[in-house]
Amino acid sequence: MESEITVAIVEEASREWKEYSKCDVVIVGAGPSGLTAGKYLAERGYKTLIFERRLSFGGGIGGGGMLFHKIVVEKDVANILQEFGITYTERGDLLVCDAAELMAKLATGCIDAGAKIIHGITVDDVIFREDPLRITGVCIQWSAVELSGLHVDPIFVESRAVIDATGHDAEVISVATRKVPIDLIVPGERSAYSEVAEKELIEKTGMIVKGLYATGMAVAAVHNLPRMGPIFGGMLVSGKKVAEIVAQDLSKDR
Ligand code: 48H
Repeated sequence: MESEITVAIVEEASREWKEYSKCDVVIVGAGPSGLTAGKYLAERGYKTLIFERRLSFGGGIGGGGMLFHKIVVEKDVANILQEFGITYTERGDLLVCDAAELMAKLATGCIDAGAKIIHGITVDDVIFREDPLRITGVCIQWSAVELSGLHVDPIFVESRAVIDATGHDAEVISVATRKVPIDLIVPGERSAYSEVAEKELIEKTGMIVKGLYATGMAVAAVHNLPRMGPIFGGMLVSGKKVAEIVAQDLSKDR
């Protein structure tokens, strides 16, 4: 019996690792922007894989606003909440969601649309090609190995698009700007200025270099935009927008 448990786990996981060693889209980070992007890409039929460093979903959602278990979004984001089946209460121009429900339903919506999420994996580098310069995938490592400090080489996943949804540190774009000849530095975000921050972040969501895209707070880090605090509408709209941009670019290359 015990050996059957082991074989079932190893064979099923290996089958999927083989299947997903080449995808249409790799999304790095299962926070609000990454999960939203995942749903809208997967439901368009793109083979979408999300790597999440932690063993949980939702990124910064779980912490709510200073651990109060509520998240606010703007009224005009109601359509995205409804598409995920997330409930909310109205307070003037704001909608208030339960943090646990938001995390759970963003993840469920993403998985039900057909995206694959794998936890406990850290993306620590990208794959690139020149002439023309493009990003063609990621280098991945078990987060447990990363934490241990052991010298273990990563393995690769190739993809037609990589989306950096890693939040405040824009980890994937940061490593790419250090190690790939991209003419860009990542200055980081600025202090809080909520109404400007969300608008600019949505505007600047998109491609960094061919094959590499930014969504969510990674956009603020790359473009030196102000932060907005625990209002998450911009993350959802940015996730949906990056999915539309990536889908459009991939459909041209088909
Ligand atoms: C694998 C990784 C890696 C890696 C990180 O931080 P997130 O919630 O990111 P967003 O941009 O979707 O949402 C930001 C929001 O949560 C927030 O912080 C806001 C609105 N702040 C405003 C303010 O003023 O403070 O999620 C990112 C996810 C996390 O789950 C990380 O564990 C994961 O990405 N991650 N996964 N490989 N290299 N880096």
